[in-house]
Amino acid sequence: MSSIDALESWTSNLKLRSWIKQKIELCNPDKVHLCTGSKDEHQHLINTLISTKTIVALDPDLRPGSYLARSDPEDVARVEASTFICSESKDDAGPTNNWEDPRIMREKLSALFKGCMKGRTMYVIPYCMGPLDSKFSHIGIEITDSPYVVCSMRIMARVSTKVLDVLGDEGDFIAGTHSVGVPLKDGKADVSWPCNPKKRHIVHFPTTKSIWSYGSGYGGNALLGKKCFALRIASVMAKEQGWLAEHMLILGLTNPEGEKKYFAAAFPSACGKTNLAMMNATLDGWKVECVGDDIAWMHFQEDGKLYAINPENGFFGVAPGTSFTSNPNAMYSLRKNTIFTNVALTDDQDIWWEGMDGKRPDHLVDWLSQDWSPSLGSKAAHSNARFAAPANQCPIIDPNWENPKGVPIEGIIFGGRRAHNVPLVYESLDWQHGVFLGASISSETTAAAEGSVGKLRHDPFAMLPFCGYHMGDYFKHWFEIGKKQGLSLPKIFCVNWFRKDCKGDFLWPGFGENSRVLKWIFESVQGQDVKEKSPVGFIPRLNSLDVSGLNISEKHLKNLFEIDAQEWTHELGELKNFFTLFKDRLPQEISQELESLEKRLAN
Ligand code: TSX
Ligand code: MN
Repeated sequence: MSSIDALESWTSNLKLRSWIKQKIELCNPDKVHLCTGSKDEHQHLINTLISTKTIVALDPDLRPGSYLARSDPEDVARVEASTFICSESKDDAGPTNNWEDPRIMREKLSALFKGCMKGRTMYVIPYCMGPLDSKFSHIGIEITDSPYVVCSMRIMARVSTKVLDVLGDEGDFIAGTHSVGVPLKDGKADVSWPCNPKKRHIVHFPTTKSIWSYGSGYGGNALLGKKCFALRIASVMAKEQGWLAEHMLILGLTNPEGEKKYFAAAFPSACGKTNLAMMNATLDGWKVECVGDDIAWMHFQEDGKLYAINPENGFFGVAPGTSFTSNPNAMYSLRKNTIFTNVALTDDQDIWWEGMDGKRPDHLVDWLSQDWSPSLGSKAAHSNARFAAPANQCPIIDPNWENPKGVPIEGIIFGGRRAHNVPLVYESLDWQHGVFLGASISSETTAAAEGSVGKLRHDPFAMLPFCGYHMGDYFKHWFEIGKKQGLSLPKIFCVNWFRKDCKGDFLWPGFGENSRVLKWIFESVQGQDVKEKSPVGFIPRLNSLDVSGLNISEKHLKNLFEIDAQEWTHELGELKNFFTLFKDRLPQEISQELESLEKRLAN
């Protein structure tokens, strides 16, 4: 069968057929593989990846169906400097995104992609973000020349020919074109992780809702369904269509009486968002269940309530620091069918990383494929090493995680890593104040790679690298929602697990004990009399935060909730300065909230 015949039996969608033909013309691959998402196909791709030494199989008894990939050391993370939002006008991308004129960028991309798949196979991946039967889901097609991307996408998104059935003759899709950017000259051998770091481009066209990615095979640069589609492009769609595409986990919380509420939460990186999403509560009778650990698509429905779906199908988590101590449910999730990238390999063909439980092995093969022993003093796993694991392998995956209607969100939680000033938990005075709190999220840096450690970095709504349009307009979109009639708006909270005492020790035990904070949030949402007003928002009333069984002194507790007006006035100045970045597109509600906070602090 010629490849054109194959294309016609693969999809009846004329737009899709013609788009694929255009890309074949442009990229000039040796072969075209129209993906089905089947098990056989997966095994075939795995065999290909083993033969090119891109991956190695892990011990099938210890880690069934699981593999370790090692990337090029130049291709280990998302590259924000190479990420572009190509809106028609530069102003619409805003001060926090890179912008290029879409016409100029299209010319650049045409030159880059011309013949870029020579000597390679072009894979065409049909995938769905969200459950196939949900009206809130959206279809994407990713073209890629990386079989590693195909195998990873099959974990992270719903890849299946069923997607093509849903797409039908007339359906629309988000087009993503990806290449590692290394055409193979005749007979030239491939490398194990082809990439082209000097020419990396991760480009979003919000007008046509299309994505082009060149030069990287890693994570969010290459698995286009996740950050590129489900956040950057979807945030534009959400703004246009009146919904929310957010960088939020979704969890269900059940109290001892069996009453259940769902929450969504946004945290900057290195705050333990995945740990919270699948936390084991320490409080008797309380239970957390996980709907998603990274992205929430949320819509108000006919009953006026906000419902969330998780558009993803898996977890793409940072491996170092993940352990049975910090996150047992993540460890169980990655027992099988998992692709690890840039972690270390043990002598018995299992994986290891810094921060894992138990004894550190005496010998490993590190992420650079070098023999490693503790005496080297280097890290055996890259600090951004990842696991891609199917979400349905999580022991506490929520029974409603694939409910096409979504789950009703009763509270939104913002967080950050703050050693000083910011209380353990507080609640916004109203929606507008809550949106201000989301816009004010900041976190202290933890890794030397981010510049100096402990520096405050603003990350509004944890969306700074993921908003596909001007962040000032994004804040406005959130404020507008609060002005609509007939909606039951979720309550908004802020948490900070990372406050320290004067000696530099963490004041709060964190992890499973965060269930105490979630309990307080739950009770506040229920309407219980648990809060009192402070200048920064509502904080727990005396004895309303359950600290039973915790060895925590009254003074300690006081420190966790102390609000120093002088320090907060300094915060306010810092915030005001940050918001000047958005110039005339800063909603006046932000200025109002800054003024109100100033007044409350002065009283
Ligand atoms: O994930 C974390 N969470 C959320 C858990 C549901 N971490 C790890 C952050 C790095 C990604 C935390 N670290 C948390 C937390 O709540 N809190 C802390 C700070 C902390 C670290 C160690 C201890 C306590 C607090 N150890 C002992 O108390 C023994
Ligand atoms: Mn994320």
